[in-house]
Amino acid sequence: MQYLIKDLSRLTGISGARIRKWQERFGIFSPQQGDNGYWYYDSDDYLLLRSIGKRLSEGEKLSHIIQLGSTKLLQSPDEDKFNAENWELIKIIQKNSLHTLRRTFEAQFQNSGMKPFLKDYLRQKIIMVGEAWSLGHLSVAEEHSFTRFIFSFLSEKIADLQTDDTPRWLVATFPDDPHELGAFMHYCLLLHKKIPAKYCGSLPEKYLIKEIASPNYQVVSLSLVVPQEPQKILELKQTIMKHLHVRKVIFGGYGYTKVSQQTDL
Ligand code: B12
Repeated sequence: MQYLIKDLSRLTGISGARIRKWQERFGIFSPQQGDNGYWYYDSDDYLLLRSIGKRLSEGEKLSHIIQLGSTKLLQSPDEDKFNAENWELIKIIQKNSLHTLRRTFEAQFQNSGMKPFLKDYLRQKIIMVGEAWSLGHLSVAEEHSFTRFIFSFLSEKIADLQTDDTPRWLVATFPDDPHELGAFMHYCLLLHKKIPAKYCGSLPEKYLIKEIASPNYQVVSLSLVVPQEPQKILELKQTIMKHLHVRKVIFGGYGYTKVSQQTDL
């Protein structure tokens, strides 16, 4: 994964000027210059910057943080971050023991039913697994395998809820946001409520708008996990509403909650 300085700034809330200054003074990041002259940062640079930002917000001094060095800054800060149940789940994922994972999730699903399973149980587990990845307990491959597992587990759960009715409701992520799980969980809930919907995941804006041009859709749900500029959200809404058959555009997801807490969207 490659990031421009503006991406790092958007993702961490630390200004580009500050990142540049830290790089000039301490040389802690390892950007590579592309053929186009731009400097590209990698996932470690992102995690490093995030760790620095977190420590600064907790009151640590910058000079002390820098002295720790990148290896230490990228290490897990605390082992007691996860409770026993979550450690168990992390170990299951590390071992790629998908049948055990399936049994665990199946028991939860049977106990709670679709809505609480998605909103309370699964959402927490997804976030926990993301945290375990960012602390170095899970590899990118293990996190991806977990994501694929969830898609297949949920697809099986909704198989009997799908009908041949024309879908009036389209569910997608905000264009180019790769976080498709939240949107898919929202889609599962709609089917559970017997609403004929279609899920198209993450698409570039051009293809999303092309799909919405179909006169079938009356409602469009867009899921943001990575927060976006409010202006960008409003512009997309206006573009979609130009299709007069669309009566409602709904935004939701972790990123949208974050943006709407900070603005009056
Ligand atoms: C899983 C995950 C990933 C997976 C995504 C897998 C997938 N296919 O979906 C992968 C590994 C691909 C990934 C990649 C990245 N991720 Co990521 N990821 C996460 C994680 C752990 C969970 C996000 C998630 O799936 N949430 C979805 C569900 C579980 O929650 P939800 O959005 O609230 O959705 C619920 C409801 O709100 C509702 N809902 C959802 N949508 C909608 C829509 C409507 C209309 C309605 C009504 C309701 C609704 O339904 C859901 C169920 O109840 C978060 C951590 C976190 N704290 O959230 C980071 C996180 C979102 N990622 C982050 C980042 C930065 C990235 C990357 C950019 C960088 C990276 N870490 O390498 C890359 C993206 C690469 C790119 N091309 O841009 C950051 C975002 C930073 C920020 N600015 O806030 C987070 C917060 C992690 C962090 N703390 O740094 N990520």
